[in-house]
Amino acid sequence: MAGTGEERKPAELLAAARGGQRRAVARLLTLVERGGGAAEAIAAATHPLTGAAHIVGITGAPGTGKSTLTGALTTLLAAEGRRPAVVAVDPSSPLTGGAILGDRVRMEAATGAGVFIRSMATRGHAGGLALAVPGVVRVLDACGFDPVLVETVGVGQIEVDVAAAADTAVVVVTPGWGDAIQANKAGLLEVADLFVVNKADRPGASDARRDLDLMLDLSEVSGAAAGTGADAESRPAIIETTATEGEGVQDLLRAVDAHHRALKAGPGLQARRDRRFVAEVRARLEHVLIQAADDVLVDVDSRSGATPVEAARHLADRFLDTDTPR
Ligand SMILES: Nc1nc2c(ncn2[C@@H]2O[C@H](COP(=O)(O)OP(=O)(O)O)[C@@H](O)[C@H]2O)c(=O)[nH]1
Ligand SMILES: [Mg+2]
Repeated sequence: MAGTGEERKPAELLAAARGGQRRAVARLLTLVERGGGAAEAIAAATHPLTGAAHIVGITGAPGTGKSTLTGALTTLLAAEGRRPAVVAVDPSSPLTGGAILGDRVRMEAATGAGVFIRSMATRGHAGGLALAVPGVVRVLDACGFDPVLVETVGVGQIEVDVAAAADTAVVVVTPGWGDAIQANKAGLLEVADLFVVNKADRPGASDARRDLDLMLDLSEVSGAAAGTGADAESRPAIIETTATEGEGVQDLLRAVDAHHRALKAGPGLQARRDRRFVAEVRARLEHVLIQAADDVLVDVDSRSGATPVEAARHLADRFLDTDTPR
């Protein structure tokens, strides 16, 4: 049926979404998540319209309070007249959706305040999370949302990568349970621009802060030695919050904004965006190559006498620089 939301072309949808129609935004995001031709058309149309939004990653172990914190932060942002959006990357299966419902409850106030919230399951995207999240963020950026908060569970490499792709990466830990040490092991220490010790209403918040401080001292030495401090603007601040009470959330917002300002004042913001672009191209390239590999694998014959390495080389020659003799 012409004229219904379902039938509208990407360009029309984008115009409606940019005009403030939230259903059009949601529809665009669904198309982007699905991948394929429509997703490519949307990517092409939104790409030139991006770059205004501050992209903030919120990551940490499950249960540290990321969703509660994100809800409190965006409620505050909305109250300041800003237009925040949330991408909650959810570890639950798309079939159960249990955690998505839980997040809806935790972000109820934010939803009421007009914050745009999108939950994404970790599975079921064409090309995986590494491709789906940047496309979704791009749409939100192009639709005028700012900042865009991306909540991910910082346990797997992809989730850490998604968080690291933000302009400002916030790592959330809680008192006790050696959370800070876990975060370090998961590789979150290197990507953090800001630390939050949430659940500061519980005992041990200052111990967690001390753990983080100690690990930062150690990593600063090794980081400098490895030459990785290229755009390390400054030592990450550590903010204590009680997300359920909204305590410290204002401080966190100030720290997030301050980090953004510092990035913008130097080469940091562009450097991060360049890095994000390369990471996305890499993920896209991997996707294309894996598909190409699957296509040619049908020709593999285990009885041909070739070793697996030889067979792989032979097949690779079909789609990689075939003029070069090996
Ligand atoms: N005591 C306390 N509980 C909190 C705080 N922040 C979140 N929680 C609770 O911790 C649980 C997990 O929170 P959630 O936001 O879903 O964590 P996520 O898995 O990191 O997104 C929920 O029951 C929250 O109500 C806090 O500051 N103090
Ligand atoms: Mg959550």
